[in-house]
Amino acid sequence: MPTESAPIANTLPSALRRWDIFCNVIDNFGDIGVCWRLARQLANEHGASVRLWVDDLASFRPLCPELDVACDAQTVSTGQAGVGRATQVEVRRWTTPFSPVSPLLPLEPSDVVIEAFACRLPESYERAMAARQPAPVWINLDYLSAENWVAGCHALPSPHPRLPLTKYFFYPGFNAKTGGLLHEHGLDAARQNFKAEPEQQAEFWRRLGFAPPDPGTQTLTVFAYENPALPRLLDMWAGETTPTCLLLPPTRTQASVEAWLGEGLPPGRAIRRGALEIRAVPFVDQIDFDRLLWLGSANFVRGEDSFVRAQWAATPFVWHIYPQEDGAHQVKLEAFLARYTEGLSPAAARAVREVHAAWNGFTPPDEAAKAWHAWRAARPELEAHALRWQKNLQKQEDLCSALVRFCRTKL
Ligand code: TRH
Repeated sequence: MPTESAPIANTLPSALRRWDIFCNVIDNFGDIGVCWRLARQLANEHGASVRLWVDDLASFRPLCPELDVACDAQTVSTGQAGVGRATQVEVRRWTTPFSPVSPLLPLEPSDVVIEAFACRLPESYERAMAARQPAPVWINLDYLSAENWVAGCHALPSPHPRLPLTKYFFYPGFNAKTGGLLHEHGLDAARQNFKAEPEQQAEFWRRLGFAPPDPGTQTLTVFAYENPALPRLLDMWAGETTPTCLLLPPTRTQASVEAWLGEGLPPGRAIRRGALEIRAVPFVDQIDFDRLLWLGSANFVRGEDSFVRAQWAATPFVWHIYPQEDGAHQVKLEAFLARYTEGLSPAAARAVREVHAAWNGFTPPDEAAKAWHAWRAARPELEAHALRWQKNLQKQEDLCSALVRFCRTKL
């Protein structure tokens, strides 16, 4: 079982050195967020040579500011997260029709091919995979879910209907029967270090463009989708005696916050209403995004990757799950909360459920303030629980290492 202090293997067999990751950006930042994080960890901690194919470089750029969106093939630096060595990843534009370099120059598929979130590889690329000797290890990296069926589907093979290829389903998850969660080695040491050193925090506040808030202020971060409950909570925080500093990245909640304020809130600006100060922070890279969460005494997160990062931050969080038209997200949220609330007192478990129901629109927005009061009353217990939950999750093998180990069994 890997631990924080375990040495980094960095020794992929030569038959697994080269990786292709295909990412189709459906919306927002989650698809590319997960692919970029995986690419970085494969390169930094396992010494993999990674080629990341992305169909929407503009959506990728906020996460990787050095990216040139006009460039079809480029190398970008991975940055150092945890204890891995910063290195480089090759980024390729994924065009339709697929034209990797030139139609005259066939593309050699890599040793391992990751199709992220069932994004369907180009047919010509699949044919090239089938022609390669040996065929690449082909993985579909799926979305994260805490539902029970995940353990039964993880690692299942799916033969190609026509070509001599097998694709394997790789499911992230919350127990050892799944592929685990993305987690860099040394991440928790970096977090503890940051929490213990006010100078590091002050330096980060400076980079965000603000001074640290006054002592006694509760710092919250809000990264969410459009959310009718948010104005109700803003009213509540503004009317309290405890000061709140709310850090707001530029995202889909912007318009409703500006409507609530009655004025614009560009990045770098702070506006106070009563006990609430809202600070518009810039969009930061993924390494700084962790730091942002480490500043929060509670974090509102969304989607998949920020949801996982909030769990590594070991502080209480509220998850805005990605809404799906068929309502499947309600089942997914339930499945997660069933796991997460295990071991909590009935009152704290109820508070977690009610705050999530209000934040995700399963109860009327007017319920939000009441739910938050109950949640806040349970806060000491929720803080201890968040730390316990994080420690337990850390006992699990991280997704990247599990993926490498799985691929070795396919050689
Ligand atoms: O952006 P998301 O909502 O992404 C998604 C997509 O909608 C996707 O289609 C859906 O399937 C998936 O959710 C479930 O939320 P997520 O997953 O949290 O991704 C956000 C990424 O952006 C994450 O990697 C963190 C990163 N980020 C930064 O690096 N810096 C920032 O300042 C912010 C606000 C986010």
